[in-house]
Amino acid sequence: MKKIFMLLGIMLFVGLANHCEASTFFDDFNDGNADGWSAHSPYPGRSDFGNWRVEDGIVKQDNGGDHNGYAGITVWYQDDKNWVDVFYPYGIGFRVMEVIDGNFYYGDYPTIFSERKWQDLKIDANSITGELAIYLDDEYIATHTVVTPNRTGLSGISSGNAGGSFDDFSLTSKPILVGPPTKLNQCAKKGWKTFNNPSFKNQGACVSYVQKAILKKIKKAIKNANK
Ligand SMILES: [Ca+2]
Ligand SMILES: [Ca+2]
Repeated sequence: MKKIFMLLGIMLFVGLANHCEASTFFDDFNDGNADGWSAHSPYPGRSDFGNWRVEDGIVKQDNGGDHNGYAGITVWYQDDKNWVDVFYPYGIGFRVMEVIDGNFYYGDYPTIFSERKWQDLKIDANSITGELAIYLDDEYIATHTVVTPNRTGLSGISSGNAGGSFDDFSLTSKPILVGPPTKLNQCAKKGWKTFNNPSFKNQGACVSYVQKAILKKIKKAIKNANK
């Protein structure tokens, strides 16, 4: 297999304001350029970057290879030795590819692919659990759990071999839950302000929340000990 595969990655935090709030980055490329995007060659040691360009409001890549082309969504890209990507169509349908320190790991999920036409790809990624839920034209396909501990990085689109066309890229960050606090010192030194699950109106409210939680734990332990 000739490994030609390119990424057009975009910084995950572009357009994303506060990590505690939901926010979305969107590009329809209708202004005719790919400003803000960057190209990356993910295969260790390769330095070719494909033939990426914006034409008629669409991003295209058509560098040839030795077998059928595939498109993909790059979930997290840190460098050419550490990334996670979801390819389609690839093998029996979808292939989730993980590269960890230059070593390749993957999982395959069957899908029927019949013709080249515009389709919607969606990945719902959870960086805490490592779960990637895959959707094709709004239909749920499968959930793959990654093994890599590297669950941050650039997100974007990718194409290999016969190439692909892309449009309407959207990256949405859901609110990240912080809390609840479990220790009293987490409320101190303005620590109470960092929580949003739940949020507190002052340090006293945070302290009282933790005290109640600790008390509940102690009562439960005593109850269990008396059984
Ligand atoms: Ca643009
Ligand atoms: Ca467009």
